[in-house]
Amino acid sequence: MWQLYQFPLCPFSRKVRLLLSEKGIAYELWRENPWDQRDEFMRLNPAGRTPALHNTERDITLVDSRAICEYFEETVDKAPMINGTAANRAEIRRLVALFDENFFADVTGPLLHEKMKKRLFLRQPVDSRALREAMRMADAHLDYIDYLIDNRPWLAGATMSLADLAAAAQISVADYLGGIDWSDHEQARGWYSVFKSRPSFRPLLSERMDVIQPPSHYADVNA
Ligand SMILES: N[C@@H](CCC(=O)N[C@@H](CS)C(=O)NCC(=O)O)C(=O)O
Repeated sequence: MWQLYQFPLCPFSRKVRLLLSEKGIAYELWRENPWDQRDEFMRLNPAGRTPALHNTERDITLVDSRAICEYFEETVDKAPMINGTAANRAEIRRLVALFDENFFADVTGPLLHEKMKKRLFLRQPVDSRALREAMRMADAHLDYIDYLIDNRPWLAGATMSLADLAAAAQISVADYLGGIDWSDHEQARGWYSVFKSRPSFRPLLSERMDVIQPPSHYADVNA
């Protein structure tokens, strides 16, 4: 059995959970707070980051969400998430990088720093200017999703792909932290609400981080 070391608001762990669930791969959740730098976890992943995935029986450890997703894409045929022509696959990877890197740097990372890390670990006051800037950037990213969904049914093309999982994972964490204003983003909201009702997404939406509660619309599939 695979053991996924993660915490509920880690967007990279969420992407891996969505992929494992879509592909029908069983796993156990192991709660890991990477900032604690626990010895046992550091031995498993010297980079000290979540997600890390470990299979005791097979003695395999996988780290880094993209490496993990590619591993299962290469080894499990069900629900292909990086498929189509070489150009289609390049487009999927471009968008995965956009959400993993840019969306995280612009939106999810700053929100996690201000609203989770400062509150739970650093005990520092929130910087409201940084929060406003993260929300402004979220708006710009949602504009781009609106544009993509105006032109294609899913973010990277005709079928659901890893690009959709990467985007939905980041957006769900930003939404939990109150960083998303859905008004004026009908296309993005429609695309995201389809995700919210998928069986792979429901367990993520029902989890809560101690102390930090999401806004009321967060788990509402009709919102
Ligand atoms: N590129 C990595 C990023 C992983 C990452 O940044 N994880 C965060 C939590 S969401 C973390 O462990 N941060 C702790 C640290 O960087 O010390 C991936 O895709 O897995």
